[in-house]
Amino acid sequence: MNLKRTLTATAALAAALQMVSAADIVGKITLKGTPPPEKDIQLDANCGKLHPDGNPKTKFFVTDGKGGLGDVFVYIKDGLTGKTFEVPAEAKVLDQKGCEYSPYVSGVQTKQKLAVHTSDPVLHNVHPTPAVAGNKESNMAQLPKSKDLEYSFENQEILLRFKCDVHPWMFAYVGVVSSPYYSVSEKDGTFKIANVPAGSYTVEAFHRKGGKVTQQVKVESGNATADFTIELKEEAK
Ligand SMILES: [Cu+2]
Repeated sequence: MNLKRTLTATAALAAALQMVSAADIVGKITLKGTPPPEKDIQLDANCGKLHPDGNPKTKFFVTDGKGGLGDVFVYIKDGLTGKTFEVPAEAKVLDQKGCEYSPYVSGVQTKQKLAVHTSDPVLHNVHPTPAVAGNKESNMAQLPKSKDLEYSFENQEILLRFKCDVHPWMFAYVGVVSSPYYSVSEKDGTFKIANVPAGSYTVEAFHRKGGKVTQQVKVESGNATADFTIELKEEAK
């Protein structure tokens, strides 16, 4: 028997079995309504030097101009009770570049390492400001070229804010989730929560300014689709 062919067949079978027991939840977030114009960020002199082409703008509504809404945190909110998940060994990275946090919205699993890096030639002061009990607030200066500051959070928190005490415009929002089943939408609104086991779930799409929407999603074999619409309310404008 041809060994290579046997291995290929085995791999295909394994992939097929995987398909039956887990699938992706894919979808698109649509923004209904016109978001307010973004504002110019007023940088200080040192940070201004890092933006020779002009000051960056706020990123309250990241859109593709065709209805797609980015930076929406999407995660399985209910349906995983009683399950525990291995904590990924690799750290998620939050960078400080041009006196902005990057990414602006991201996710990490509870107890997983979050490494805050600096790419900047200026001093930052990293200050997570959790609102959920058990998640630790701290406040650490970070000099240029110094090593990453490492964080981990015990409890789920949507979304946990990081700020910089030197630069009052610097914020990042991190979704801390007790499972690996989360995603952040791209600029065109699309997202994918990968490899979700079969089951019935409540999936929530959370946008910091636009609010949250939930829906029931059933995952069987093949991908499940979950599209969301976030409607702008007056107070968001
Ligand atoms: Cu800073």
